[in-house]
Amino acid sequence: PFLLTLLTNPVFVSGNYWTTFIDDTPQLFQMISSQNRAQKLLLYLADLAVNGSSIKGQIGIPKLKTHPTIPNLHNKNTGEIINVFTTTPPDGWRQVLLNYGPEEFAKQVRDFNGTLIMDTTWRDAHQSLLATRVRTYDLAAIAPTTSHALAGAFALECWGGATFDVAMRFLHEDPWERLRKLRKLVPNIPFQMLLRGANGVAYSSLPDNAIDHFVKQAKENGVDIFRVFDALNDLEQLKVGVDAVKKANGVVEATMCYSGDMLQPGKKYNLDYYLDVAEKIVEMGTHILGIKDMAGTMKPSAARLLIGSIRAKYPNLPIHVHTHDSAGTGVASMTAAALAGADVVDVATNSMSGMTSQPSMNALLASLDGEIDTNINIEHTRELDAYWAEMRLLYSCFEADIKGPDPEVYEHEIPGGQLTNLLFQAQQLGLGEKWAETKKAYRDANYLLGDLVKVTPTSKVVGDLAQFMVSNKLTPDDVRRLANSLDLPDSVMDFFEGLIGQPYGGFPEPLRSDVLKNKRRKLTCRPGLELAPFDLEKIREDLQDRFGDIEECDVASYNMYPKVYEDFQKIRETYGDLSVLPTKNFLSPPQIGEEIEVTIEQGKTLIIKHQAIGDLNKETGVREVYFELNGELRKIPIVDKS
Ligand code: 3PY
Ligand code: ZN
Repeated sequence: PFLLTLLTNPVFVSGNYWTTFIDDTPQLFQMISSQNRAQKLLLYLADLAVNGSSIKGQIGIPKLKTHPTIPNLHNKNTGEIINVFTTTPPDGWRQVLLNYGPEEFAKQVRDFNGTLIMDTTWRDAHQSLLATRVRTYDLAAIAPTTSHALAGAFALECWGGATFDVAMRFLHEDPWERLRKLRKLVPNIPFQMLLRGANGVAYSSLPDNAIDHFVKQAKENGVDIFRVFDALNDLEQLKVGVDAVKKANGVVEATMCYSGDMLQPGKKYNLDYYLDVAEKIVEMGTHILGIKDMAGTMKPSAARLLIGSIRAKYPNLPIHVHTHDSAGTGVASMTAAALAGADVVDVATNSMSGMTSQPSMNALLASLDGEIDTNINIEHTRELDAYWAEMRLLYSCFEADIKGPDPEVYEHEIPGGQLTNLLFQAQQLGLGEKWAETKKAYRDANYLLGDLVKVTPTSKVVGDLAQFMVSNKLTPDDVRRLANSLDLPDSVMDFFEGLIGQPYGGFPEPLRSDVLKNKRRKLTCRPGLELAPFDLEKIREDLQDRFGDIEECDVASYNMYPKVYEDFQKIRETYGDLSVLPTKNFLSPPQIGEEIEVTIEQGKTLIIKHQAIGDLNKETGVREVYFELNGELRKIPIVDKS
């Protein structure tokens, strides 16, 4: 009946409706738009019902059969439940930042008598354990509780790294909307993001103006603190990101990447190396020094030595340490770092911690108990964790089957997130028994490439070469001997060309020359210097023409990942905004009789009931899927792909 009303409306029929009709009949257009949105969501659910989930990397359906429960926080003194939805959260470090600016914020962090924590649950923890698949829906649901429970934390790491492209690519949601939504819900705890220096959140360099533009949007939409790193600790590359954050008036956390166990004799990356990098970073100018141990190879004694030495040299410099618990020593290392003078250390909520993720929050708090103040309400963190225990079940279909710590990480040095990925791939290919071989090949590949600092994107170079060696049964000597005749992975060629930056100690020779001969040039400057600036105005206009309703954030997304952004827009066009679906319904086919409640905007809720799936039409390959939408029957034809 509604469509009939519209189609017989004389203004609409006249064709000359566009401006006056919208102005004169706004209710009708709101109705069209929500009917439209409902129809698109039904299309997604119907396809899920017939063909199952198409989310990449998903195996099976969530183990959590109910919708997650939001746990209660209790007032420590009175025992009463705190209503986190109606009570303003206590002021936190964000108020210090907003009131006094980055310099004073950094100073007060340094002056704090104890060690603060950053919770990585919203970014690195799920990037490392659950293939970065945690959705905005579930982050937003727990955000008010988090703003109370972790009010004393230094920051929540919630954005950047792989979350940016995975959000668009696999979750079909807009990372900027995530940021804005969370920001509104958490006014008191600073937000931190991970920025890959001159690569932004991509895998290779962009023109400098694109990095400036991206960082400006990130700051304006809610990021406070920017952890900036370069995968080769190439300081020229790092500086591009650092300068962009300075221009945007964000908090700069220029970071050095810690690779390998510096205590092993003869290591290329030793104490002198790190002290030298720290000195250059201080010269560059940073509010905070980040130390990023992405593989978790910083043993407690190394943490004591490294952080102790930097602390002694720079008494006023705030130091923030990041690790992964791959070897099982994360709590011990972060305890050592705190005792040696670190101002902030990274942890994740217990149910999302350990192994390739960050060390457990409450284990660290227990380890520091009685010695170092952390500004954290321990009971609240335990209460908060109940939610994440359920999340772990909700996202179980993205878990790699890791059974315990892997102290062999001191040898293979695979970063946390990549370790999970490579194991997952090996398990999926049924090559579980090849796992030991892959780890050994990774180690060999690393040394072939000259012993690199390994983190995105250099970790991908090493991983790609390792897999190439395993599948082609090549030894390091074979690679050296056959260098020019091998069809090496693109990432490896890019590295040798110099597109990822200049490694410390130079490229391995004669391997580099052999590989590149007659194929690629040798770049000696930083790659961004060769790239023409993006014409941001033109990009904006083009996107506007193609997709309508474009914001600066869309321009930034497109600049980072043009193809991923285009695909994301296409999916949006087909299914609408999928971020409104509860995760269980996003990932698992609706059951007959199941009722799904979807709030498409505040005050507008759809009740969708799955009724039936029709027989297969053998001629067209189509099935009709029946739903009741707010009481009205809907029939959606879907091609059965089975
Ligand atoms: C990323 O770049 O995504 C990382 O997490 C590096 O550790
Ligand atoms: Zn990490």
